[in-house]
Amino acid sequence: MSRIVCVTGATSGFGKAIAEKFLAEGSRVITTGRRKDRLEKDQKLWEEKYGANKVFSIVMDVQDQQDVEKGFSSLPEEWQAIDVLVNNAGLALGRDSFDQANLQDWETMWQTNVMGLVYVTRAVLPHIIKRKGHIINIGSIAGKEVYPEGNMYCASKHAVDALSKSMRIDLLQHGVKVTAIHPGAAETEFSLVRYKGDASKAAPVYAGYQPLSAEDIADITYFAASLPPHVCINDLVVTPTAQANSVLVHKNA
Ligand code: NDP
Ligand code: 8X3
Repeated sequence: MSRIVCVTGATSGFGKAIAEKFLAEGSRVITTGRRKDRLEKDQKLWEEKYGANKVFSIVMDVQDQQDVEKGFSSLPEEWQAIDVLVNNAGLALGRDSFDQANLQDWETMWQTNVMGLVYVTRAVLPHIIKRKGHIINIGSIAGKEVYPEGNMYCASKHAVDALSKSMRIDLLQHGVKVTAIHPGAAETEFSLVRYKGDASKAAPVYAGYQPLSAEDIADITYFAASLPPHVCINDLVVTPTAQANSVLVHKNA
């Protein structure tokens, strides 16, 4: 299907897999992230694989509203008819008790996961409204159930859940679809980022069971974006089969 799809946080994990899935299915994709080298490398690779002018990449930090506005205002005319926005950029930093967690980490999570999503959505919304398009927010199972030492990450993803419901109500008049996808444990760079590069803490998160992959989330995102115009998946929680909720994972079965 030939559409223009904008994916935030496309330099890694879900975002990268989602961008490639839409490209493979015939879309043109706007990729964003802070790491210019990765955006450029993938753009080159994907244009060789899927054709010239299929990718437009924008380096931006979603925490910075001016950066976001500047990034989207640089879009050439032929890239402005955005049909699908996938708000995926996000992170967890630390896993610490409420009384000990680093406040700077909390500010970064809130500013990225909540305000970043808002800045991007507001910047892209005029295009989405014109197209009667689709906004897909990547939440988390952490936005459905709070877990120990999840504090601000869980709060930020609960906010994504609430904002998704709010967008669905307020954008109803414009015929815009809003879907929230809430994954459980998926093996990406997520835990390496959360534990600040400490692989000895990140690897055990995914040991002893089969976690979700980035490609699983890409397939689900593509499915949600490919239903007939009158059908909208509002809210979708997906976990590995070995995970029952945000605290219970059956390991070494
Ligand atoms: P990754 O760490 O692999 O990817 C995160 C992406 O977000 C990167 O492309 C990164 O790009 C981007 N990003 C982070 N901060 C910023 C920023 N300030 N500005 C712009 N881009 C940013 O993790 P995942 O793919 O796993 O995570 C993607 C989303 O899925 C996140 O919202 C996460 O909370 C959510 N999620 C993850 C789960 C998991 O278990 N993996 C489960 C449930 C939800 P760059 O660093 O280049 O800026
Ligand atoms: C990522 C999944 O369970 O680490 O959102 O919060 S979890």
